[in-house]
This record gives sequence, structure tokens and C-alpha cells, in this order.
Amino acid sequence: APIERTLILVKPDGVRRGLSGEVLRRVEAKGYVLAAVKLVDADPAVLAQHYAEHEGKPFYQPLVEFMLSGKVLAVVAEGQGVIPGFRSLAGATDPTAAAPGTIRGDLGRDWGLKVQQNLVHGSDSAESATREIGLWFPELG
Ligand code: YYY
Ligand code: MG
Repeated sequence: APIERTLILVKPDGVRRGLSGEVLRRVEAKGYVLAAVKLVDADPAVLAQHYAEHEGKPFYQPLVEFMLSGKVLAVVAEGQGVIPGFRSLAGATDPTAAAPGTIRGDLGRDWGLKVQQNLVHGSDSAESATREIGLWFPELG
């Protein structure tokens, strides 16, 4: 089987708080390999496609605005089981509920108001990973 790859984003809250390195450290410590890393200003068209499944939900517009509020670190990581593996490292979507030991559980600073500020994104399936890597890293195609 080809090496499994996932798309990781360190969101603007994580970049602003200087946690990019801490996220990459946890990914590498787990044994995953960094295949591509770049710091970007998210393209609104890429974001719209990235979050297409959430269009129309109440949190969609604030989420997109938040993702445009600062730099995003886009990462392709690879390794056996990296798609569910990074979701485990990230922890639950809501940092207030995320378990200790996870990125969101250890480092999250949300107290119920801004679930979108949960530091990281990780692809949720092989199909999502392929799609999202194509969106954020068209040059890898
Ligand atoms: O995959 P994951 O990031 O854990 O959560 P999703 O359900 O895909 O939602 C994407 C993104 O949207 C989430 O990371 C934060 C934000 N969000 C929100 O602001 N409010 C919600 N009630 C649900 C999700
Ligand atoms: Mg998701």
C-alpha cells in the first residue's frame, strides 16, 4: 500500500501563540514524517472548499474569518495510520472536552466561546486527506 498521508493545519491561534513547533514536535515524536511544510495566508477559495461540508452551519462564517485572521502552517505528514493517528494526537474538537495528553487538551484555551480556536486541523479520512492535500499543496500533484 502507498504511504498514508494526512493534511495538518496549525490554525492562526496556534501560529500566533508560537505553538507551530510544539505541534510539529508531537507529530515527529510519534514517528510520523514531515513530507511538506509551509506557512501561508489562507486563500479564501481554498478555505471555502476545505470547509465545504460545513457551509450553511452557524459556525461556518466565523470559522472562515478566523482562518483568514493570520498565518496558517500547512503540513503534509506521512506514516502508517497517520490519518486517525493525528486525529488522536489532536484530541476532541472542543478544547474544553479534549483529553489531557492531546494537542487541544494540553494547549487549548477555549472556555466555551470559540470552538473554532482549537489550534489544529487534521484530515478525517483517506478521501479527505487526498482532497485537502490537493487544495493546500497543488504543487505536490
Ligand atoms: O474535524 P474537526 O476539526 O475536529 O471538527 P469539524 O466538526 O470538522 O469542524 C471543523 C471546525 O469547525 C472545527 O475544528 C472547529 C469549528 N467548529 C466550530 O467552530 N463550532 C462547532 N460547533 C463545530 C466546529
Ligand atoms: Mg473536520
